[in-house]
Amino acid sequence: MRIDRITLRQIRMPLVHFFETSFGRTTQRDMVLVEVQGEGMSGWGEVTAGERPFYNEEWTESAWLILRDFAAPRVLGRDLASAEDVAPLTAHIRGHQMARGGLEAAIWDLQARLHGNPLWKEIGGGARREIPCGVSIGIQNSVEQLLDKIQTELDAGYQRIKMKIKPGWDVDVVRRVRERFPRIRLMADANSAYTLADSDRLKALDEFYLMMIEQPLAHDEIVDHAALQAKLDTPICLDECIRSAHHAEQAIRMGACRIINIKLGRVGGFSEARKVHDAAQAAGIPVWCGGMLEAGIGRAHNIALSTLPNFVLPGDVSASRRYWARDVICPPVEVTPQGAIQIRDQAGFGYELDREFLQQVTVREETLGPRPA
Ligand code: OSB
Ligand code: MG
Repeated sequence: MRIDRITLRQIRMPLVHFFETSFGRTTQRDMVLVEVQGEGMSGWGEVTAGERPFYNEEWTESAWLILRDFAAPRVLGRDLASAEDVAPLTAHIRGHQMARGGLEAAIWDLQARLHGNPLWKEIGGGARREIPCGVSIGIQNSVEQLLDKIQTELDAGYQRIKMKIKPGWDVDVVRRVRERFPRIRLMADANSAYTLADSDRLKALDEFYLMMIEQPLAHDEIVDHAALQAKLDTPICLDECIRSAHHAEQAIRMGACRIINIKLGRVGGFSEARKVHDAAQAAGIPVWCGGMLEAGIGRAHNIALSTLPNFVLPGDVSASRRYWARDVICPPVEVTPQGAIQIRDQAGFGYELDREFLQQVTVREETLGPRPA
């Protein structure tokens, strides 16, 4: 598979509703798309970095530069035996998994199209025909607004609710949610807003029998999570901490988590995501697919990933309409009244690109070819 050209595109789209986490509020997304051309076909990837380096160290601009100056030149003009070759070719770049992962995912998509396979098949998935869906609900302006939003998502069929927490929006708010919805599958995500000094506060959440608490402590702190997990009845799920299969193995060995959120971008693409998945599966740790407010391409890639066998818990992959008035794919991602997304069988990521709309939302574009010899 010879890689002839790579086009980077930055698209800008307003979110239907703001999304707020412990590290800030997002109202508009700026995403980098990667189109890889080779053997007369195109494959597509989406970089999942945010607009600011607050979830991890990456952001839109850093992803653009890493791709343009360091990652793309490693594969341009090269004849790859497999998409598996991409991760090792960019492994010398420290960090920046999301930028590298956007390129890697595009090459998996290209390979799937060249083989005439749906992406889920190409990556070794297909354990299920539909994936169970949950939603991630941000911090709201009031508890009433949060309760209303939860009701809306339950009415739409979603199978579990994740609510964002931070100091000052935690125990009392979770209590109100539990009073109103005593039986729903509920979890909380802190996005690294606490330290071990807050153990008592986090322990107080045990009484609400949450499915899990996601990433309570620092983004790079596995050791303290192990200490916290020993004190909590509630399972800890790690998100930010797990950037590789090696991290997953270390976290599992230390007892730092009982569940893992796998994000395609955060771990650098499909090859590493599969390794994280396998390491967790071997240890009896369930996984689910996290989201990064993706547009259609990233969303479709998450759906393919979620068909691997150990993705047994509902993930954060939900309908396009929760984020976008119009998505860049046709049809948009839709969720059944039972709260599931059905798997599609066309080659590649499974949806058509809405090229006219893609053009409308593009704010920057650059095509890279092989370096002259
Ligand atoms: O921690 O899972 C997270 C969004 C942006 C950054 C981090 C996170 C999230 C979400 C949203 O929870 C998931 C989604 O709906 O895409
Ligand atoms: Mg999270």
